[in-house]
Amino acid sequence: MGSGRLETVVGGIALENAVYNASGPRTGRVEALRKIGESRAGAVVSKSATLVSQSGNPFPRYREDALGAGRAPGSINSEGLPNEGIDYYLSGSVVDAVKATGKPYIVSLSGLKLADNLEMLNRVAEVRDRDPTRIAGVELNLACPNIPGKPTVAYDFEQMEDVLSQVAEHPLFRSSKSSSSKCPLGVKLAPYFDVPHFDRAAELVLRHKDVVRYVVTTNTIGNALVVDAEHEMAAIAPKGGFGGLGGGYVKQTALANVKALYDRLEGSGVDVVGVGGVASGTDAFELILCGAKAVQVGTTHWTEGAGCFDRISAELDALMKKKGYASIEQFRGKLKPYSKPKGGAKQPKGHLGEGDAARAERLALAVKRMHALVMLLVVALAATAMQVPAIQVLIEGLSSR
Ligand code: RRO
Repeated sequence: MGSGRLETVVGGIALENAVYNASGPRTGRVEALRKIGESRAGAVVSKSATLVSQSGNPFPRYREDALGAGRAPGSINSEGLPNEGIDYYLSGSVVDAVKATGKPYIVSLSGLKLADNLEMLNRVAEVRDRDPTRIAGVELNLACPNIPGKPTVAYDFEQMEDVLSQVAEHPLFRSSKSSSSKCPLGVKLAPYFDVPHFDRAAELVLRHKDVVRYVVTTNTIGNALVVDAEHEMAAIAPKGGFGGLGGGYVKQTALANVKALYDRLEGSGVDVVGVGGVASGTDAFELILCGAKAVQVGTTHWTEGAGCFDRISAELDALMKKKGYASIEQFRGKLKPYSKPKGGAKQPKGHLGEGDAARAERLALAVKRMHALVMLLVVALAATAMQVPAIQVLIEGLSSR
């Protein structure tokens, strides 16, 4: 890793790198988990597990950059929780493969009902009782939007309170042995869009802060619909085309959720992990500036593979170095309110929230356009030399564009 600039601690779990994977994309099988562990990612998070394996929703159930070229790629998915079942993610072969990479292994759970979550916790406890170092933490996903007929738990605060209070009683989180064998619990939340909802979610988490050590915010924006205009149809098959929006399209929502939860949880001992639209080191930097102790990468991992963790970490490291930050804590949560730039400096050009990749893409498009115009002028000048009226060539050239 080198500098140690990207080190962080999430819910008591020490990470060499604050950038790691989101549960979901490329997390279902041991081969993919091993690749994450072998990359620069700070941790390895499994696909959300159910008690029994399931194949998920019908295909096609994922589409990316469906909302137009020239913008940060986004995605829509309705995977429907395809996974190998909890016993697979706790099996010796999977746990050993991740352990061999030296990265903390976090198991994500998304039971179809509360009893399933409690039974899965029993099974995690069996593994941790034998050796607490094999599983670093549990991430309880309360925000999958894609199960037909099942509402998102994190939007039903009564149900969320019921789940949290029963989960919090589980011996896995209240071990009477040494405190080091107490398993850190993270809760993955849905995106919230209204201030009372930020308040309510934070209040519930704080009620269980002795057990809930961190929140992950946010899951995808559920029940979006992407339309394929050419074929006049929905872009994905399940649930009438309704699915969770991720990637660049959710970045600003993720930033706001991280900031809102950081403001309400900081000082309580409950950390915030940011996820949503991280495609560059700048995106990761922004989430940390809003209060995230670490950031997860979903859509970009899907598109680019595990190499994205090396690239994004290198970009974040370089940006921090350029700004003179030696650690995450030096700028975490230090987002300033808007003020007029000093010395009459102009607002930086570019689209708000634009990532490095999108900026480069926009620049390439501008260069291409400029090139086309120059070519047109050259042709017009040549036409003048050949005594063809230049204005006629220009008009024909422009009207054919
Ligand atoms: O598997 C999925 O369809 C899925 C899950 Br579990 C989730 O938490 N979030 C998401 O966008 N898709």
